[in-house]
Amino acid sequence: MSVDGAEGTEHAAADAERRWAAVSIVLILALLGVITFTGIHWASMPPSGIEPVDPTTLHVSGEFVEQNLGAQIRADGSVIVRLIGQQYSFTPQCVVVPADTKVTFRGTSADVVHGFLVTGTNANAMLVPGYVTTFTTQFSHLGDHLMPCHEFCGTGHAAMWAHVRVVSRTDFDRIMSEKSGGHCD
Ligand SMILES: [Cu+2]
Repeated sequence: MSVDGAEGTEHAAADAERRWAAVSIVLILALLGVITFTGIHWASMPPSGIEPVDPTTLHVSGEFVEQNLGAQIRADGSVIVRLIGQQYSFTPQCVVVPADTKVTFRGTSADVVHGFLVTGTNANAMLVPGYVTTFTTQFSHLGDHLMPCHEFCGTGHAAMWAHVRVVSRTDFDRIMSEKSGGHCD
């Protein structure tokens, strides 16, 4: 191989390295762009989408008046549970839901940010004043599940919890026919 040939090969290798370096830099910049965009996008929204509600009139009018709280059966047989968090309790304090049925939670806060989770399940959400939090889940284990507040909300936070009682669908339908709301007692 001539000296020129060796130089040519080296040159080609250097060019190829530069091209690949450029490709990886473009990839890194693209990924940083995606991270920045999603970060700003999610930071500018409440965690559960935008469904505003006036926290000052919750008890007076609209979806979260007292007689609407707790469980209700929808036309398709699924269940909706409405609840409110306030310093330092949930309303209702205990709610009955059926096992192996789609249960949609709709909740909001009357004062500061609260959160709740249903222990032993994947139900976990924040309650932000001014917004409705909603998610759908399904419970499979019968029994009482503790539902604590998991966002520090003030001096009484540690004592803020409720219960979710999972019963069979048959028991649930009977409880609902006896008393609306599916409250535990
Ligand atoms: Cu709390």
